[in-house]
Amino acid sequence: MDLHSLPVVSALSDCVTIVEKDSVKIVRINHEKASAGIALHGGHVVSFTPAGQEDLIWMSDTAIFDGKAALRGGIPVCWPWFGRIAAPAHGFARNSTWELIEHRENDNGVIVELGLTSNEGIRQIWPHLFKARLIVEVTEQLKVTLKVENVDKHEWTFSGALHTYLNLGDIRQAKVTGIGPEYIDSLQNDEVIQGGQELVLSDTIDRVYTQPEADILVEDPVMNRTLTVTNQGHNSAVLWNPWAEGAQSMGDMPNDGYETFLCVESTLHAPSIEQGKTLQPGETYQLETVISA
Ligand code: TA6
Repeated sequence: MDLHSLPVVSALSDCVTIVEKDSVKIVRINHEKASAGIALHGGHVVSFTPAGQEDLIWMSDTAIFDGKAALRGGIPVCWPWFGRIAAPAHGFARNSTWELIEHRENDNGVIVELGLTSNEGIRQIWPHLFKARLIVEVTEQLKVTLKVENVDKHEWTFSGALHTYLNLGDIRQAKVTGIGPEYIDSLQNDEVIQGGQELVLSDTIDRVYTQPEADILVEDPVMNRTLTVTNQGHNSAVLWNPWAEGAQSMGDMPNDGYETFLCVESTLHAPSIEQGKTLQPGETYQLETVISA
């Protein structure tokens, strides 16, 4: 996503500026190692472009920046649940306004930290007290860490994902490896399927890979690069692409939008919120993804 033409709201340092796209404020980073954008709406990374590269992150040209809808593309922060196991889909974090807590920079890059805590609207959806931090490290690679803390008096459970849309030259020519031997197929009644450690796509996909390797690689011969996704704190990697019919059914994705992205998600998957990860009062948990070319 091109952030350079957006109007500036305020300059915070040589490298960090707040810009605005419609109703959404975006922290724009311009560093000699990389440029990037992080929307305060959703704590949503919308761009990461290492020097001399094309953007590693795909954003929909028709994403809605009204400050209400979740942004289509980027890295949606799905929390405190993943999927449609409760409403809203993928949790409330991606629809909430995050606060800019701090930014730091040195020769290697810039670190931006955003925060989210409960409020009246969130309490109606999820009646637990929490402190969430999103730490975005923009260097030659992108590291996104979602850190959640239980600041309530009782335990609670959660799931979630960092739902990255990788920017590709042509989905049909991309080759994915490192996904592991087993997946739950969301398009086949959650059937558990073995096999296929290498993937070339020719149709829609929505799978939870349960034993991914440390690095998932996406070879992109069109852009002449290989993207590496390295996750921590996850229990699976979700791969998703809606293909032509899916893209047509979405109001915030161009009909041909599916051709140039693949979601590779750092996921803490659970069939229900209750079966998710339990955090005791005072405990914290981190979900992380590192993306590089
Ligand atoms: O991560 C895959 C998935 O859960 C799919 O089932 C698909 O619906 C996608 O996320 C997008 O969800 P969204 O709510 O952003 O339309």
